[in-house]
Amino acid sequence: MNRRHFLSTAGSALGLAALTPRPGTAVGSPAPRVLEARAATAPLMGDAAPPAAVWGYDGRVPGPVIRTKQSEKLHLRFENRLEQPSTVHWHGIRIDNAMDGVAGLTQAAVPPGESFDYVFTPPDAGTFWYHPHNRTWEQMARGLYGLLIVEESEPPAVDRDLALAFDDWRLGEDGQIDEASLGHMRDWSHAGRLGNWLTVNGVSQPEIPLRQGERLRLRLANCCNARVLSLRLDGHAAWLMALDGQPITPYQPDDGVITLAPAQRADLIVDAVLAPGARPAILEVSGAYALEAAYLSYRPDEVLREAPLPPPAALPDNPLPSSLDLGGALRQELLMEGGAMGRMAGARHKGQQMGMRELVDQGMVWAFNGTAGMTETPLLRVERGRTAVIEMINDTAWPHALHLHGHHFRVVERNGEARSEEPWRDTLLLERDEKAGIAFLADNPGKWMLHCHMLEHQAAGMATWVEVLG
Ligand SMILES: [Cu+2]
Repeated sequence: MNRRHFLSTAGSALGLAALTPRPGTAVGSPAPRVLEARAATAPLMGDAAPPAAVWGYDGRVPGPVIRTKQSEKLHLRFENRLEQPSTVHWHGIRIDNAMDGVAGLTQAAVPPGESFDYVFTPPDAGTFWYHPHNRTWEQMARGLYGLLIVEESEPPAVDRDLALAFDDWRLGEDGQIDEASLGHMRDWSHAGRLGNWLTVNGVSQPEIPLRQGERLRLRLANCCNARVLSLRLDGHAAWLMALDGQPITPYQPDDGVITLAPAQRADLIVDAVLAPGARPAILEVSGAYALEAAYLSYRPDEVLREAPLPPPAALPDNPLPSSLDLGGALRQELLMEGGAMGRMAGARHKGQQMGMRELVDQGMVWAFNGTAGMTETPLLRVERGRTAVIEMINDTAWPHALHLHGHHFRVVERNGEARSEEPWRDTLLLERDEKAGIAFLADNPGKWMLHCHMLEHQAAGMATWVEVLG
């Protein structure tokens, strides 16, 4: 299959019902909500091919949208009906460490046929997501991910709130997931596993119906293994409201492009200002030419309101620290090396110094501070309540998407220049040869992973951890 196929213009219908919360996904009752990972099929190519064999939460791709409320306890019972051990990680939630779902660091992986109860109270409202943290590169490529929406106690006034999970699949001509290429070192040492088939909520080029005058909240999530997405909504000036779940001062990006690295999210507010019958696209514009990822289909004969609405007010703040003590911060460098066209000659792995050939034999091609893969000791240990600054240096020929668990951080330096007022994030896109200092208040005790969210890079060495001492 070639790139043209990825850019196919075959449309599919997606009913409104599929985009709105389904009955039964609400949580809050004392009985746990069961989330079952299992094999299933999904019509990823629509009518063009038989349904693809996938792994999905509750047998769906994406998994069910889990909606809950800020500061309300959530109780989810993960049941593993896969052939592999798995866990669930609640990405971006500043969670109790024991609930973070990282196999080998915060819990043992859940064996097939067994279950694990995740109980936590999300401190922040916003758009989050969940996925496995064991063989993530394979389990996510097969379809295990879903969105976790934490509603504000007073949500902004919108007519509809739609969650859109973007994913690129690598499919063969038969419409099935290309399994033979799972684990290929060529992907692992280059950009990661890039797909050839883009879906939004598991559907290729869905039609999202809307009425003129509607105000929509769109929650965009990049659920790709490795692809950086650049999204633009044709014909509309969208308000960017939040990044990685955390509110920002709303603004309309000049070029309208929202770039999302793997795992990043953006909340938008969009006013449907076009005429009835219009059919603008949500475009993916990172490639040589734009791809229609989805369509907004204006109903031909329905108008909700005529007059334009005033600009939206900012979302309510989450309880993040009001200041970061950069002067008194613990500082730690993180040198990122390796990959194709890199300069790395070798690295430590499993306690031994290895040359590149030996590393490749171990499935390792990337390193942090000269070590490939997880270590017994953390990158840094920081006392609770102290600010930490990690100075990241991307000395590779590739972009990376660095994700810190359990905390949100701000970029405070970029390429040698001090920055202020950068948004809170949980995942940072760092381009080749770029440097960035990230600062966070170490207020959440435990063992927290810091890794590249291009999942093949993570699996091939770009993984470490930070310990916040209780
Ligand atoms: Cu990476």
